[in-house]
Amino acid sequence: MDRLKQKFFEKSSQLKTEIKSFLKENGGTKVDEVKASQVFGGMRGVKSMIWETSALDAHEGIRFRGKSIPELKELLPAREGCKEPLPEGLFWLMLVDEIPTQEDVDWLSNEWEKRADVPKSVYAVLDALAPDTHPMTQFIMGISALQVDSVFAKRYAEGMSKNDYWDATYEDTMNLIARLPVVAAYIYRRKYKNNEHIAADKSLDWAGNFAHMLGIEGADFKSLMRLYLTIHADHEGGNASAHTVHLVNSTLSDVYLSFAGGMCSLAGPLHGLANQEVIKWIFAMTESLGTTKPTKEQIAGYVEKTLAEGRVIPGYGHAVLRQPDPRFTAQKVFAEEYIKDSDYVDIVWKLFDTVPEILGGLGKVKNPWPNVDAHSGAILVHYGLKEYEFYTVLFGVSRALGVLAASCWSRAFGMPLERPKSVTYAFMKDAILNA
Ligand code: HAX
Repeated sequence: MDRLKQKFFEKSSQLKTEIKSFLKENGGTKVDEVKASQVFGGMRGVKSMIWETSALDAHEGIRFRGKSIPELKELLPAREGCKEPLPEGLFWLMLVDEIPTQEDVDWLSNEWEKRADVPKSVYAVLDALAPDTHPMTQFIMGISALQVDSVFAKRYAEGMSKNDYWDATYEDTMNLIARLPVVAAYIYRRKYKNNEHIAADKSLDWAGNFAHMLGIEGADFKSLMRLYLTIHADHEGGNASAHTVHLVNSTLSDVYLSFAGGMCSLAGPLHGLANQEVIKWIFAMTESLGTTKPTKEQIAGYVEKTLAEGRVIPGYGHAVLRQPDPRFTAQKVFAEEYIKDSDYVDIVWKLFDTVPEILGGLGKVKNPWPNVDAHSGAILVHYGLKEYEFYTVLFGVSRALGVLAASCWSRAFGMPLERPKSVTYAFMKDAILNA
């Protein structure tokens, strides 16, 4: 058993036993009450799922195993010469609740590099798609095609014991995370770079090598990718993509199929696709205003125009957060340090000064502040990654770290098939009016 798997086995077995006796004592205790508005309102805030890897506070933002993003930057190992944390370290932390050593993350980089071989059939599937297929659709199909190698599916068909589900899920998780950057870079280079591909640099870490395979060289872009793939990794379990992975995985679909399902959720404009929508909207604004250096007044006018057209301001608002997203702030801090003159980064900062007041003035938007997607596009454009339809794929590669670590925990805990209760409007009326 490898060192991370051994650690995960020990920790999860111990917690599984503890939870069993906790539930025996406390299983009947109420933890929440649900209002009718929540049943109709997208189940906002209903406590109904166990998710160990991270937790979201409306005001503080995300904490991964209790650690904020600034704390992660201090605590997680980094590559020599780079200030940003390695995503390998965050995966380790999320999976086993321990800050890894440099040796641990080096081992993990090496382990993922060894597992990164993508079957030829996957490339054949991608090559068969029309070149103008959206990159997220290609990504979802690539992930589904990778499923041919699922250890879980193979061992389940052979009659695997329930006690071994966690083991097969761990193997699939490690293989899938290792292969995602290869598939994502292939999609990018096929669609945008003349189908000319770049071989992996085995001396690099997971994120650094991904940057290299995309074909964007330079130490700063590698640093950005390490930060980007860390901060997008998890946002507790209730967000649409994580929840989809959790739901699909609860049927004992392997993590390839579960993750493909999650990526279908991430591809929606109210969720992960918002990162492409933000920069697309900024490009439309600069074109419409005839300048890449708009004043705050011009920006405010364009925001009002967008709202008047019955559209949302992409990158603003959140179902849970009620403050600026710390993932937005982390990217702002990065841009302040690494990027000196970018009109698009300036626009993002001017929007931050302008949009919250306008959205707040509408009187209905619960969170007028920027979310993670408000910043990323302008930074990617600065480094030459201008093909914005690809942005949600980057988000997806990162999101695998959290949702797959969480899937390992679900299988280790023996979580059952997820099956909440739906009701009709007639039932609600009857239950409430005749109570
Ligand atoms: N622009 C304009 N109107 C907005 C808005 C925005 N950015 N955010 C919310 N509103 C509106 C809603 O559309 C809703 O209007 P109606 O009552 O007319 O339907 C009203 O304000 C109340 O919405 P809310 O309760 O504040 O927000 P929700 O929890 O329903 O929705 C969303 C949260 C993120 C979907 C929403 O804020 C939004 O559409 N934002 C823009 C898209 C976006 O940036 N999505 C990415 C979110 C982060 C993420 O998942 N990243 O992957």
